[in-house]
Amino acid sequence: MAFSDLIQQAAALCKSSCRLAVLTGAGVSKESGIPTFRDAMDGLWAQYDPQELATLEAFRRNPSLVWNWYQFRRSVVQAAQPNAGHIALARLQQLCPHMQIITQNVDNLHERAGSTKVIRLHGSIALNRCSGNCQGNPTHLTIDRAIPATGDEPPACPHCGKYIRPDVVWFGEVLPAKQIEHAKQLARTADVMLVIGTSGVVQPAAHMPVIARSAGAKIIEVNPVKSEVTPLAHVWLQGPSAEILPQIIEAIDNV
Ligand code: BV8
Repeated sequence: MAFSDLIQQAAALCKSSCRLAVLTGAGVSKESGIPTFRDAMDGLWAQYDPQELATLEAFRRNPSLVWNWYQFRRSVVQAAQPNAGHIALARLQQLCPHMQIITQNVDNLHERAGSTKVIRLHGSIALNRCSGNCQGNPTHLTIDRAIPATGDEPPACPHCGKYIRPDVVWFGEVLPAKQIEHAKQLARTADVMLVIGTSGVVQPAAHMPVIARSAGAKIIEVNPVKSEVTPLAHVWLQGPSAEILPQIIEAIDNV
């Protein structure tokens, strides 16, 4: 089938959907200049495996290293802009008001592109919390309220003195119950799931397309290469999301 026919097929599925769910991964932010999770980080961080650094064990073993990795990534996210793919998804939500985005990403580019009701499975790199959640889970803190960091150590919580940490879900940590239950509910009831820019490796997020497919949803995947999701896809649109998603929007406007 010609690629343009696949775009038309995806557009028709999205337009006719009454319960459209979207699952995004790090690939949707690639064209905003944010390395995907499994891309080698460049420069200083290229020597580290993100999967090793994004753990409580790494933070306990070397809090300064992990804290500074997040400070570097925050600077990359702050300098980044939503790309045409994020903007197309915000437009899609205007065309399909019932649509909800489930994201594995910790950047805030969906919201900055205008998407609403984003379900954040892995937290937000923009937020910090007390590592002991001393005032309740989570105890969110702004850096300037914290006790200044000594050297390049993480700042200390002004309430209890424990380290402050990024408000993200590390490997080996459970996902926030409200968000994962909401995501599962969307996957169970979706009639179409659009899966964008994920290798489909990280659980339990990667299980969402499996739930949706087994509940009868049509699966559309956008990814330049095959992933763990591709075998589940009824429509696989091979290419970068910043190019493909605007084409789907254009086709919906012409359906
Ligand atoms: C948990 C925040 C209970 C931190 C992240 C089975 C069940 C449950 C758990 C497990 C299980 N098996 C293994 C586990 C443990 C683990 C896991 O999944 N490990 C994997 C590696 C096997 N899961 C957990 O620990 C989770 N916790 O389940 O708790 C528990 C507890 C203990 C023991 C057992 C169970 C917590 C997982 C959350 C980890 N935190 N982020 C931070 O970011 O610093 S996940 C991290 O990976 C990012 O959020 C990222 O988004 C996410 C997923 O990766 P992807 O988004 O898919 O990114 P990736 O780089 O892999 O792929 C990018 C894709 O984009 C590629 O396919 C590429 O081709 C494509 N692409 C590239 N360019 C483009 C593009 N696509 C479109 N356009 C482009 N231009």
